[in-house]
Amino acid sequence: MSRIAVVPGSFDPVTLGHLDVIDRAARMFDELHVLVVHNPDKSALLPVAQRIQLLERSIADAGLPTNIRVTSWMVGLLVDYCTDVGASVLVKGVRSQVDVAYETPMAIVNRNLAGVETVFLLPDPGHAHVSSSLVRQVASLGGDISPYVPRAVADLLQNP
Ligand code: COD
Repeated sequence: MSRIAVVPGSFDPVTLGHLDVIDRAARMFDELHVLVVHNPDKSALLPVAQRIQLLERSIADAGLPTNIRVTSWMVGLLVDYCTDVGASVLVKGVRSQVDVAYETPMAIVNRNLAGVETVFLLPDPGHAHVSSSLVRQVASLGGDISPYVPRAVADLLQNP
């Protein structure tokens, strides 16, 4: 039976930290779904369709494994998507105690709701400080975001 996992996130925009987690997760499972999810706690910069395009382009440009597919899920529980596609695992990157505190209750609820387990991956130390919100802030103030994001994202946000 093929093992399917899901990496969910806002990806607004995708960063090198996200790509590192996606790459490592893709090597652990037969199939990996990268899922753009609406986070009601955050106001969005990019439309979902553009986030998907940037993810697809960045995954291809970086030569990541070919078992990755990118899609979105805008209504309902994240675990409903997992059930629909037969995924048994969520993969989340945890950069700090703040991430652990945010993710732990969701991991427990997702297991209770649908038997979906959550695997936490520690970040690559080189990307541990990177977040989409930091990238949005640096870009909005005219700073150089190229050390933190794939080329396609830097091209879009620095040459709008
Ligand atoms: N290195 C490693 N990991 C990273 C890095 C980095 N530099 N940056 C971000 N990450 C991780 C984050 O910790 C997160 O796991 C993931 O990548 C995505 O990050 P973001 O910022 O793009 O996305 P978020 O945090 O806005 O997305 C949160 C979700 C929408 C995935 C979350 O809220 C969620 O799981 N919602 C579920 C909704 C639901 O069904 N709720 C009911 C039951 S709990």
